[in-house]
Amino acid sequence: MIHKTLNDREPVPNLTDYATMQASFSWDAARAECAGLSDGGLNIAFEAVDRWVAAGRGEAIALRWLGKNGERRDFSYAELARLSDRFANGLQRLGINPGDRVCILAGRIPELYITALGTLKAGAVFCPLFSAFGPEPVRVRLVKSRARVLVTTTLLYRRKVREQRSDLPHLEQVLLTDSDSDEPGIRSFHTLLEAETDHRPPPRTQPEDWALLHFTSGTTGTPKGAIHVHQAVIAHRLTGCWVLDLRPGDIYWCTADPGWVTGVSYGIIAPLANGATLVVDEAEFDARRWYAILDRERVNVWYTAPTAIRMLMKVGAEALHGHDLGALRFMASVGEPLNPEAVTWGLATLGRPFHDTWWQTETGAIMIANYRAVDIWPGSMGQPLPGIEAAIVQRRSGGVDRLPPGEEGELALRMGWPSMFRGYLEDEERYRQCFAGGWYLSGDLATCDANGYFWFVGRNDDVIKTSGHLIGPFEVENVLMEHPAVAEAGMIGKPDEFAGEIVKAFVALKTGYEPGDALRKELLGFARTRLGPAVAPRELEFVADLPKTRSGKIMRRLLRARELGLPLGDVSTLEGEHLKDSDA
Ligand code: 6R9
Repeated sequence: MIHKTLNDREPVPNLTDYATMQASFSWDAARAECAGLSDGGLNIAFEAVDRWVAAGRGEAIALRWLGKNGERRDFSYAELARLSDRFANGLQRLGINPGDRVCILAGRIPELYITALGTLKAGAVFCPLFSAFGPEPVRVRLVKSRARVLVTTTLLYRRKVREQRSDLPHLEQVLLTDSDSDEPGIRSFHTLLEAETDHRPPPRTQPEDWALLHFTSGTTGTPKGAIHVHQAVIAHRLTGCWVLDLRPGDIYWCTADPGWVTGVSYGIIAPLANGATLVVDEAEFDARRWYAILDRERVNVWYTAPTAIRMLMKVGAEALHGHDLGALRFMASVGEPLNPEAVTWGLATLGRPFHDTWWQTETGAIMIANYRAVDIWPGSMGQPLPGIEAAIVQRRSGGVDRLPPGEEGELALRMGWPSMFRGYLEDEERYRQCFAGGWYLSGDLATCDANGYFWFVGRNDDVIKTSGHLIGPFEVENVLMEHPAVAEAGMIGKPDEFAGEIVKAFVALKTGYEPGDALRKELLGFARTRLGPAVAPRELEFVADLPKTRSGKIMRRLLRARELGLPLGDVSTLEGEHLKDSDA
């Protein structure tokens, strides 16, 4: 156990007494910490930027952007407020209505942050698409979201959208961040902004109005669009304060990309709603660059992911040499299991432990965490946020049974926190299946010990977490099946020392095709071109055929057990022929 001493409480943590706060918590009190709008309304962007301008902190730096080629640009809260007002005005001029979806496909560029905040001010729904997605995941999400506007760069537009534009009848406007000219259906982002004024009345959104759409993956079917509402900001602000220990003026760095939920909830909203300065690095992971940023920018609070921490561990302490991380007060991690060695490595090498936190796209904000003032059991995800009731349960018809400490079951949360997703877009049935007896069922398997600490065990479905990114096997299999040589394909997450898991494909070929290195390369390349590097399989193995249930579903669990040399478990539903294969 890592015991927190009085030294660790300097300066005094925002959450000093976990037990008392948990006992006395009310969401109404948390809501009262938000500025709110005059008519009982609530708006994420207003809480993130305008409230600070109104409070006289307009000149404080909201966003410090570090370009990949060494550029550096600061945006004050007042400047972000003005630019997002202009973008909101621009959307209105384009005829975008409240509830309409605005997608962004871009790397970590300043325009992304202006788009997010401006969209929210206009009452439209902000939907980020990861820039390392290939054309197919982009198309699927643009279709499903029915986006009317897409903000992107010329390069990403040409590579991933242009050829499919005819499949996207809802997409009226593409706004390019790096072009000055307008043509039919394509406009310049900056020309649009320049044509608008800074003036705009305060937003008019209500707490339950849709604000964010985050696509996430399940075992089957197309990606699910999880919907979040404006009052999610109550949980973003609260967790930013209590879990990340943010306070006005802090320098804060979240390394997650806004193409995923962490990069929006904690890479944009929570830090701004707490008045911090957000450091944004456009470049990809690089150990020396990262240490230099932590040092030079005097980062106080750092939120990152296990894959990155493991890569820093691999690079070794030399990369740290000559850097002073003395400004760092708090370090936290999310997205995949944080191994105990990573927690203690932080303490030994960087002088502070990493604090694991657990949450999901669906929960919108951190639900279980290790806190600055609370002792850590390395390997544990920590304890529920005050205001959140978490339990380990087993589903039964019509409800759930709570399991006693130490028993493995599904991690569940009592419904009713403000950042809980309000639906999967056009998928009422899948949404309903997430709930039973007043609980939200996470799909994660975990245990809870006698001290109330939660421990992650695994997923109870087939989704793959690679470098912290959630990948649905079905989306990958579908694309591989489009190749003329492929009869069947099944994906698994294969354990990997750094990425947690990598996507591995098993492929059965059509008659007339022979397995071999050339075909393997071709198939991996085919998948990479369509899906993009973030989603495509890294390994591919040819098999005679895939194990399937009698109803024809691929048993990925069995593929994974075979890959790992584990016992095959219950194979009673397995189709007869394939059992022989797996025994062979
Ligand atoms: C925020 C985010 C959610 C899934 C979740 C779980 C895994 C997240 C974790 C963790 C072990 C942690 N996960 N945090 N597993 N320890 N601290 O990552 O959202 O992309 O929706 O993924 O990630 O399996 O169910 P999302």
